Amino acid sequence: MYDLIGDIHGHAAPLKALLKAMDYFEQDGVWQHLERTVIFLGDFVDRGPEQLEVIRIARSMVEHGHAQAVMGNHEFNAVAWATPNAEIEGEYLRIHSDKNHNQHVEFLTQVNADSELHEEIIAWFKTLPLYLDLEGLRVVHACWQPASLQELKHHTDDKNCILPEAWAELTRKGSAGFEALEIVLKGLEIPLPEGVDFADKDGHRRQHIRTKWWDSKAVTYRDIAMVPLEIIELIPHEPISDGLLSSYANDKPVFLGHYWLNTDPAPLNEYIACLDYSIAAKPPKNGIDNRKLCAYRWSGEQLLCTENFISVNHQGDIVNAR
Ligand SMILES: [Mn+2]
Repeated sequence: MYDLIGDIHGHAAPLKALLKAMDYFEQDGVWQHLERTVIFLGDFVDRGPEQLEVIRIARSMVEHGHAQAVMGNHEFNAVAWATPNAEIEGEYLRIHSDKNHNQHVEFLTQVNADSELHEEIIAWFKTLPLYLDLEGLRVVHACWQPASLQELKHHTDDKNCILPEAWAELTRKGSAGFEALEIVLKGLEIPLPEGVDFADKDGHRRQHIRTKWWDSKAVTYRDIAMVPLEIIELIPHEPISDGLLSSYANDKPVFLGHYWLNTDPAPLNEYIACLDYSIAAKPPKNGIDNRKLCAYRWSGEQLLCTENFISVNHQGDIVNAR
C-alpha cells in the first residue's frame, strides 16, 4: 500500500524525518520499506536548501521501485526553463524574465546551471507522469478534472508523460493543451460575473478567482473562491454560472499537493486530500510555526480520514500523527 507525500521544495531533512517516522530505512543509498511504497505529489524543487538531496532520494526510490511520483508545476517550469524555443533564437520555452529567474534561482545555483547534473535532472523530470490513475486511488499535483485530462491525452504517452514534441505546445499560452495543463498542475480558476473584479494584494485588478474546486457544496462565487481572508468580502455571493465547475465524481479518492495549506492536516472532504502543508513557506514573524511536511498512509480505504495523516515540522518532530 501507499504512503503519499506532499510538496517538499528542497527540504531534505524533514523528508528523511518523515520517511523514518513511517518506518522507511535507507539501504545502499535507497530509502525503502518492507511492505509499502511512496507516491510523491510533485514540487521537489525551488525554494529550499537541499534540492539535489531531495531529488536524489525521490529519484533513487522511483528507480528502485520503492516510489512513484507525479510532476508538479515547478518540475514542468524547470524543464521549460532549460529547453530552447525552436521558433525564437535565443529564447526558451519558459522566458528567462527576472520573475521566473527569481522563482528558480535557488535550484539553478544548487545544480550549477547547465551542468551535466542539471541536464540529467531535467531528463528525469521529463519522465514524471502528469497524473496516476491507480487501482483504488488517483494522484495529481493540483486538480483532477476529466475534461483537462482528456485534452492532455493528445500530448502524452501511455504512461501520461509529456511527449517530447508536445513541450512547445504545452507552453504556448492560450492553446487548449496549455489551458488544460494549467488546471491540472496549478488548479482551476474561473471568471467572475461580467463587470465584477477585485484588487489583489499587489493592487492588480483581477477578474478570475482560484477555486476550491473540490467543494461540491459551494453555490456562490464567494463559497468557491480560494482567496485571502481580507479579499473574500469582495467576491460576490452570486450563484456560480453553469458550466464553470465540474464537480468530482467521488468514485475514487484523489490526492493532491500544491495549495500551501496551513491548517491541521485533514482531508478536504471524504474523497479528496491535499498534502501540501507549506514546509517551504517563510517562517511566521510571530505566532506559531505551523509549517509541515505531510504524508497520508493509504491502505485501500475509499473514504479518507484524518487519522491517516502524519506530518513533521522543520525540527523533524512528528506532529499530528495518529
Ligand atoms: Mn505546486
